Amino acid sequence: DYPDHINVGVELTDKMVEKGLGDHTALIGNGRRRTYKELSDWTNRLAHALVEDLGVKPGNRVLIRSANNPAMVACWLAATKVGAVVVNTMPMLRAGELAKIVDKAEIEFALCDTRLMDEMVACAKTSSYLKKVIGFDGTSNHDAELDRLALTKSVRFDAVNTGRDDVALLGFTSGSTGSPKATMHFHRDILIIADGYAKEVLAVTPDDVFVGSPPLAFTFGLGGLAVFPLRFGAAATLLENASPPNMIEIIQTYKATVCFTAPTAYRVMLQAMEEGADLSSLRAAVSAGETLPAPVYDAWMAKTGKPMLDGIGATEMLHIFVSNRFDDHKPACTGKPVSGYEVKIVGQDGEPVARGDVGRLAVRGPTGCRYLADERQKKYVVDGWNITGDSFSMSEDGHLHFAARNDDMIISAGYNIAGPEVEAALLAHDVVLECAVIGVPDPDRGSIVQAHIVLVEGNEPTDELTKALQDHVKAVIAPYKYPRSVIFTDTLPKTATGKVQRFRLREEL
Ligand code: 3SK
Repeated sequence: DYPDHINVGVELTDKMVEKGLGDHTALIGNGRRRTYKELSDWTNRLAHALVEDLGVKPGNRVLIRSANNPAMVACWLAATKVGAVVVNTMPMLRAGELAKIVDKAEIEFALCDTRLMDEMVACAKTSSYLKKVIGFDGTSNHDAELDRLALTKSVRFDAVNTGRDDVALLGFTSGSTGSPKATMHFHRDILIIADGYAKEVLAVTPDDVFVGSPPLAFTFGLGGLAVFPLRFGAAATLLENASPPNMIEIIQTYKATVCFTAPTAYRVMLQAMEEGADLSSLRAAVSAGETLPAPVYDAWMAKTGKPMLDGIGATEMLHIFVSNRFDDHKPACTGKPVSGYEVKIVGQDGEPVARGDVGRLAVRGPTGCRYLADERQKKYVVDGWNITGDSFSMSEDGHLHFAARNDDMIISAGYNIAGPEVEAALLAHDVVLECAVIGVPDPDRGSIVQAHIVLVEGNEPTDELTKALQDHVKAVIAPYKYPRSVIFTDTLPKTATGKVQRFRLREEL
């Protein structure tokens, strides 16, 4: 129940000051803390500069290019206050990738960390849409054109009175084909993910301190590292390089309480705890973006006595819509729908399958997918149901269990083999640091399971080790699922958000 007019930029800054949280820390980054009052003033000054100096009008699309830092959050909130539709982008994108986004979203303005200007300028040269590219200082020393323009402006700004169903954000998702899709999200959607998932599942309070690795350009990161803390008066720590050691340092320094990251980083944290790191301040460890292997969940539970909260979200749905709870969690289980969302498991014919059977996960809820000008909308949303790219089963008591990304299902000699299940089995072996399993063509069996494995330092790839790992999988899960082919590698291909790109391994074949 939201009023007809809301502006998320105002809700997450000025309204928090009105609620008496002005002196409370909002953002920590680049060695500085900023209070809610400072954030409100900063974003209002920037908003003046956007309107008065750049000429940004409500509805204009504004791209932001930056690593995770307080200045990126301030630019996002300021652009939202002026009624712009924001596209947050990742710092590692090249000019060609930026150009695809600019053209798809018809972006007119770009706010760019000065350290990342080269590719942005190269992109601007190829675009007929981009009118103005302006630099901001991502190190928060206010030493760039946008900062200088903002510095002299008033700290009071009459934000645009946006409708709750006005588009505030375009979330880009690359899909496996490389042709980017943009999902439109309203001002109210951004509040819904906080008032739904973050309140119901995480019970965020002003005492919380957030840390994590997903980029703010990915809606997982924007929610977990900006919207959720700011909606409840908590503090967000922002790391330009969110490597596990850097996150560990931040957790220890600021006594972080809520962490958003992927299973691989949690494995490193577990190792660090063995070596003496104190992560006891963490009350919530959220794992999403990749399925959570049961061994990681088990080890975390054993070490901390607290559950790791696995959840599934999608850029199309804006954030997590199914999750475990502090009082309802299990290994190899993604939990139950967040309030406001309904799920069903459907077969090829679109009809629900029997409880326990694997099918495609369909979800319905208030933040559901609206692609921007994209034919794929009618395939993704059928009768109001968002048909995700994941296969799940639902137990009798309504818990969801991940089986595979649909394109990760391997059919070998008539058996359906979920690649992630084989990965989880391999990860339970001490020598395996990371792995990705794909199906490769085979004249006899149609496909066979092939595992790409990164070994824990100090282990050498040998034929004996291959055999030992194959025997280990046969001992842990049904023997027909064992990887008949094993390839040892130093790294796995990943997206900028850390997801393993199995399709690239398939392409390399
Ligand atoms: O699971 C994901 O990939 C995801 C995507 C967007 C937002 C949140 C999540 C967890």
